[in-house]
Formats: sequence, structure tokens, C-alpha cells
Amino acid sequence: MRLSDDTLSALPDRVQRPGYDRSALRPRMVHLGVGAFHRAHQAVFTDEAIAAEGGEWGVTGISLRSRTAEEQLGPQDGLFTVGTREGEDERFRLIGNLLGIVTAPDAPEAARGALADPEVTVVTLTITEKGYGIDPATGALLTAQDDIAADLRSPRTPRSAIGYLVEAYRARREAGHAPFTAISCDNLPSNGERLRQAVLQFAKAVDPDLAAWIEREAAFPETMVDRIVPATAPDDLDRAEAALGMRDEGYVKTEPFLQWVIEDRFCGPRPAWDAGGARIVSEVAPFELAKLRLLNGPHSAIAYLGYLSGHDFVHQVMADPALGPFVRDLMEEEIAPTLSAPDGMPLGPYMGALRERFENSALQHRTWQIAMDGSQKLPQRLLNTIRDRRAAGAPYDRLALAVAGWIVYATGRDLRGEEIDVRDPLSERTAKIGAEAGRDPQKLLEGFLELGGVFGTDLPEDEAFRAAILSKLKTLLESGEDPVQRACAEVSGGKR
Ligand code: NAI
Ligand code: CS2
Repeated sequence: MRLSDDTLSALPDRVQRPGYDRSALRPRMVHLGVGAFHRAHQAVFTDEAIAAEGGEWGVTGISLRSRTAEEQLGPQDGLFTVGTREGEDERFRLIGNLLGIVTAPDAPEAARGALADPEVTVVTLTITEKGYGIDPATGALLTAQDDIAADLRSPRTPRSAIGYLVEAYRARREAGHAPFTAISCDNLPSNGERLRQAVLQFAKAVDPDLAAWIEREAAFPETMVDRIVPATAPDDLDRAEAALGMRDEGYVKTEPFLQWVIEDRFCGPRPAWDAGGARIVSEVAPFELAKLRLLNGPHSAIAYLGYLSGHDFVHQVMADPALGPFVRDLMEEEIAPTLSAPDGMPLGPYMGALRERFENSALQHRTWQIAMDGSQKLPQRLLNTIRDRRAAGAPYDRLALAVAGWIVYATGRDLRGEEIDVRDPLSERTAKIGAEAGRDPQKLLEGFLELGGVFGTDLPEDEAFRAAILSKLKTLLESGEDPVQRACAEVSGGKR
């Protein structure tokens, strides 16, 4: 039996149901990229908002790439469950606001129609960092990238996220309708501004008047989004099936923690997300910076150093006698001093809570998953923090070790010479650098520092930065037992 409107009544009582009448919803929002994160985050807040304050806030999901989401959710009438895990305990809730899924490459007209619908006043996005088609170091639109270049040539039949948004603005303006509020929920630095700039840069290239209209009328709020949502594994689906008494191909697993901070900048109606637990504030930057640096920075360090140490899961890295304390010190000594505490979020308790979240063994969060797309993540997670440390004349050995960990990982060969399945838009290039440099730390450094989209122009010119990364690469690549442990001991200066 598969979850759907017809089988819904057979779900066990312990599954929390939507607190509203699903049949009263209409498509008032579009979401681009209905992956794991959207289902366990924005979808939950929207369900809470509808239950608290009503509204017809149904969502049409659009997949810009694969059919996966449609295959998972289409036969289920858009229904799916979210499993919240801690210890042995798992709580299930059913989400009711997803009304349908469109796979854009199969049905481009339906995707364009959904975005042009004047009833739709909000578009949210979780398309991964690389989905924006921007340079990770500067935020500039990559006009030569395949999808973006194709869309600039034929903007009426787009295939990229930015192309779809601009075409929707064009259609709405031409029909005399208002634009929607576009909300990036990806872990980009200043995600609202990055999305706005990418849209404006694209629109200026195709129609400057349209760009001026978007700039005047549309809104791109900044957001800080947080909930750890690991990719669903096949045995997660089996386990959920055993608990639910039916198959839910759209099931996602997550942690209890949930946070959404949204800038109060909307150009039309929106769900009462604040009544659903989100914070709507005038300035998101301090929240976003604290989250990207203290959660995602250490997460990436855990991913690269943990993977190279032979750990499959985040909680194993946290239990490692060298890496656990390394992560604590990285947060407390090198990252926190670059931040000011956001309103109501003192950094000490925040860091303690983050470590506990990383220790949640029920999540089974793979280091390999977090290691993906490092070229798109490094600037906001680690390198900008290094820039602040260096400007303050403060040491950054642990941050440098994490960066060196990425460099080794991105070559596609681990410390024993075994192949790594690297998923990254730059993987071909980084593998080539790795192949040419071999195990020579200096050559590796030189090759990687040429990646301007990652390191910018300032860091490669900084002798102290080069020396810091080089020394960590040397330690990692030296022969002998357990180089990651040795490197952690080196940067801890004997501190435990
Ligand atoms: P996922 O792999 O389950 O889903 C990714 C979605 O992005 C899919 O719908 C995919 O089709 C789409 N996508 C990938 N490349 C694209 C491209 N080039 N253009 C357009 N769409 C593209 O991943 P998940 O877990 O949903 O995460 C997605 C993003 O959400 C992350 O990259 C991150 O920015 C953000 N996020 C994720 C969290 C998590 O713990 N999973 C928590 C906080 C933020
Ligand atoms: C992770 C994030 O996959 C990754 O890169 O660091 O997706 C992380 O789980 C979220 O940002 C938590 O909110």
C-alpha cells in the first residue's frame, strides 16, 4: 500500500495530521527544488502557518532537473511524511500543503504557467548552491555556464532557475500582474541579495526595462535556514514503511531542531510563517553569518577531515578523540571571535547545541554527502572566516586544516590513494590538478589557488595564507599512520 489521499485514513493515529482542511488549498506558492530539505523545513513551517492562521497556501513544486520528486510524490497526491529522530524515538508528521509536482524538462509550459499564475505571490527555492549559476567567490552570474548561456540566447524557453524566474517576471509584467516575492532558502551568503543580483544581471542582458521593473517591484528577502536533513537512504524508507504500515516514497528524516529567520521584505501576501514558528526580522545578516560559519563551516571540516580519517557519519567524527575536540576548538577559538551574537542567540549555548546536534547518531548523516559541492561552499563556510581572522591578525590553523582537507578530498584520491567519488561542478578540474601535482603539497597548493571562483584574488596573493595551507597539506600528505590525527594534534598545540 502506498501513501495517497485514498489510503490516508489507514495511517496510524500516532502520525500527526495537518491541522487544516487540505481540500481548501489552492496553488498560491511555487517551490523550486522539492528535495529533502524543503520537505522537512519550509513545508513544515507552511503547514504550521496554515494551521495557525488559515489561508489557501497550497504549493506547486517544480523540479528543474530530474523526475525523482515527481515519481516520489506524484502518485501520492503530494503527500509525504517527515520523521523527526532522536535516540530510539521517531515522531512522524504528515505534510498536506504540496498540491502537485511539475518536472520542468518534461513539461516546460506547465512550469512557466505555474510561475506566471497571478494567484502565486511567493516562490521559494532550494536548488543547491550551484543551482544559481553564480561565481561562489563574487556572486556574479556565470553567463558562460551552459544553462545560463542557453537561457540568455532563448529567454522565453528557459531551463535554469534564474532563467525561469526572469521569464515569469516578464510574463507577469506583460499581463499587468504583480511580481512574486522570491525567497532563496539555500546556504548562500546574503542569499536574498545574491538571488536578486543574479536575476537583475540576467534581466538586464535580455531587457533593461524589465530589469528596472523587477528592481522596483519585486522582493528578495534574506533568510537564515536551519534544519539538518540528511539524504533519505533505502533502509530509511523501509523503516518508515514498517512504522507507517504503508510505503511513503517521499519520506524524509530529520532532527527535532528547526529554525527560519526571514527578512521582512515582501511584495505581496505570504503565509503567516511567523505564527508557524519562523522569525520575521529587519536584519538577517547576523543570524546567517553565525549559522554559515558555526554550523556549516565545522560541518564541512567534519566532512573532509572525517572522510579522510575513514568516518562515514558525522556522529562518528564527533566521537573521535582527536576530531571531536578539534571541532569544539575550531568553533570556540577561531570562528566565534569573528561573530557578534544575533538577537536572542548567545553564541556559547548555540555552539553547545550545535555539537549536540552533530552528535545525533539517529540521523546517520554521511560525511560524503556534506562533502559534495565544496567548491560552492568553501567561501562562505571557511574562507570568509579566514579573511576576518587574517584582518584581525589572529591565527587560523584549524580553519586552514579544514581547507587543506578539502584540497586533498577534491583531488579524488584519499590519503591511502583510494578513489573518492567527488560530486562537485569543478570535480574534473580538481581531479586534473590532483593528477598533475601527485602528492607534492606545493604543486597542489599552486594548482588549487588558481581556482579564482573559490579563493578569489586576495587569498592566493597572501604569503601567510599560502604558508598556512601548505604546512597543513604537508602534514596530511606525509606518510605514516593517521595523518589527520597528527594534523589535529599539531593545530591543537598540545591542548585537549
Ligand atoms: P536534495 O539533493 O534533496 O535536493 C536538491 C534539489 O535541488 C533537487 O530538487 C534538485 O533537483 C535541485 N537542483 C540540484 N541542482 C540544481 C540545478 N543546477 N538547478 C536547479 N535545481 C537543482 O538536497 P537538499 O537536502 O534538499 O538540499 C538542497 C539545498 O538546501 C542545499 O544545497 C542547501 O543550500 C539547502 N539546505 C539544506 C539543508 C539540509 O540539511 N539538507 C539545510 C539547510 C539548507
Ligand atoms: C550541510 C547542510 O550538506 C551540507 O553541506 O552542511 O546542508 C546542513 O545540514 C544544513 O545547512 C543545516 O541547516
